[in-house]
Amino acid sequence: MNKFYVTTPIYYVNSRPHLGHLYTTLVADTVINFKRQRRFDTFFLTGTDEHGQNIERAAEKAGVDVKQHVDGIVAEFQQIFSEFKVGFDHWIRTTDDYHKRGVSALWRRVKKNGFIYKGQYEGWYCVGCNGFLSEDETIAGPDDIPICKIHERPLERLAEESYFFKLSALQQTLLDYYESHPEFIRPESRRNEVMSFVRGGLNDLSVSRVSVKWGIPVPDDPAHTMYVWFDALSNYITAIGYGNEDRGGEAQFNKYWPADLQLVGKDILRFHTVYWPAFLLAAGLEPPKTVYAHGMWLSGGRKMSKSLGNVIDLSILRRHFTPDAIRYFCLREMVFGQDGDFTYEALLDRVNADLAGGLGNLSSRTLTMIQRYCDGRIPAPGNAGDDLVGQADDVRRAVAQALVDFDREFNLYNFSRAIEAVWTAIQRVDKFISDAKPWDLAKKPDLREALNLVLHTAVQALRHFTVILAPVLPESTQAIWEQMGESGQVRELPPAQLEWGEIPDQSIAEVKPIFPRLDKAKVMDEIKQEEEAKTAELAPAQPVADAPTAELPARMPVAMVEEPAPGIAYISIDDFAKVELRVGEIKTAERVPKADKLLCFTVDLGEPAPRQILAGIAQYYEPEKLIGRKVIVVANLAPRKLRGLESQGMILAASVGDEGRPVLAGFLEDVPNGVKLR
Ligand code: ME8
Repeated sequence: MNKFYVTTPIYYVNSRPHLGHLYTTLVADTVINFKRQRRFDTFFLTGTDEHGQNIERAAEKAGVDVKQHVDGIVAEFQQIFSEFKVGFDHWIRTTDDYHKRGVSALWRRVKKNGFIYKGQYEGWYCVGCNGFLSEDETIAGPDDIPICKIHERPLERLAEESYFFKLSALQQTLLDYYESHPEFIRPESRRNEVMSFVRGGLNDLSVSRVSVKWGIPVPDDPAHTMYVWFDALSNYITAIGYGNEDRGGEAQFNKYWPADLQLVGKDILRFHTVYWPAFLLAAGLEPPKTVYAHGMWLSGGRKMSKSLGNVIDLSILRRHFTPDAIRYFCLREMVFGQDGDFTYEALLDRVNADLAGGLGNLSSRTLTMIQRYCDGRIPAPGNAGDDLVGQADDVRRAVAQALVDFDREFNLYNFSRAIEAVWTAIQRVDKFISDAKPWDLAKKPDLREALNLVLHTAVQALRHFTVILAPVLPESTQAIWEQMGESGQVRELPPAQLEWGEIPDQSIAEVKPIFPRLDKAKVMDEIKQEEEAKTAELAPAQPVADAPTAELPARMPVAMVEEPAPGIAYISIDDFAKVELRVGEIKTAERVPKADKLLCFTVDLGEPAPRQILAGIAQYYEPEKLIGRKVIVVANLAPRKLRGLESQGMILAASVGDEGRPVLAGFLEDVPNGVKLR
């Protein structure tokens, strides 16, 4: 029997699960459903990454013991995944004893093979990333302290004794490996990105910390704890018995390793496609067959992430949508590998158009007509005229083609296209029914054969769709399956065993709606209210004001406020629209002679010529480090002269602390020059 081993990243327990985590896990679960249905011996691993300074600090902040803190979050992850019907085989926790033994065994082996040595490390460390960052992962910050691009916080300078992994020695080995294993990094764009990064040269990697206590001690040198990524990445092998007997030892390891598919977000691509294969090759082990780096769900145009506070709340999502609807949306809406913007509107549209209007409608109209016109028994195909027989045959072929297309695209991890192929066939069947008008045929006894052929064809198609879509819509396809009068689990029936024409004369069960249509306006209203209540709950307590403002609801849109609240000088939306804010890119930056505070920039606003703009930030920023930086510019401010130089706009910055330290406003994503902010 072929085996298939799938993993997700193990999630940090420094905050609560969100849609991003659920996404990777639902994709993994759907792939497992697909493979299991095709009789693979499957193994699905997920879990939690529980060590590191970040987690230690989060527990400190919450005022609880670290283990107690992580136990609570792990339980929450598990609860969420079980509500969304995720069927993992094993949940690994990096605090599990067997994992610690397994990682220590890997460390010893890599060291014995000459890839680990002791040295001194100094660098810029981001607590959010749990790692030292290279220059291209940071942006210039005040006082020459770089800022992490992802977490937007200043880095810490760390210097300490450290063990190093000889990554530099593996540069060519890795490049050869990528060359000879084109399937190792998917999609292709990521493969190119990683290859050019590795071609640029690799530095040795610091793989231990003396400053971090919450971690796995280095074998024979317990003053050091292992670098969290060495610890975390190893989970994929310790969970299947590497270096420990608890998880099945060598036999289990040899059975499932190398993993067939390691799903990760593109945020952790480098760890999985450079460090991870390097650790494995250094230990004499095979890298996984494929690491697939998917895109990010964005929210409001930015990566959804706990540190940016723009995550989609899973409890709100769960309250309004079924697990199947969310799984379907995740796989259908996001082109796998690319980023996608999450909106509730798009989710509602998919539920109503594709599920209620597409599959749901086909199922209910077909089964209701069988109930009504055939006493609830599935008719044998009637001996109708050539024309109708020809059309029914076309439908059968379209369904067979959908089956082939679905499998091909799914095996390439093109989930959206795979699903689209089925929906094209659903539309084909719908059209066949609408054209044949069985409701008219039912009125004439001499057209009984034609009616039987139409309903027989429709129910055969529905049966095929139910089997094909079982991995993607596990609960709803089972419900349709049972309404068709079938028994057993549809997800266990391999599509290759489907035969067209099975089940005539079978009685169907009671017909109930599978995907009720949602009232978009009403649901959107409820979601908005819930989100506002949540924000108000999380907002820090307001200081008591002199004048009564308490009647104002939390986050009332400014435009709705008719009477200005005391103390706030409200402006109307029209006033705001008068300010033209645009994205600019700093092209040149120089100090202004005899002006301590001023810098003079040329800024590209996407106009034919760049503008000259002056800003009083010279005491906080090195001009040369700002070149290439994207900034926000007030583009319609009347020009004015400063020290004899004309300033043709204003660059926006936050004013921090009593001294008003400027911190330039900017973007995490790349934005074209000249784009308007609103
Ligand atoms: O990085 N869109 O854990 P993590 C899509 N512990 N997927 C997203 C997402 C988004 N906006 N946000 C998160 C870690 N994810 C490490 C991994 S593995 C040995 C160690 C998903 O909790 C995506 O899979 O930050 C991403 O790679 C992962 O969650 C990061 O989870």
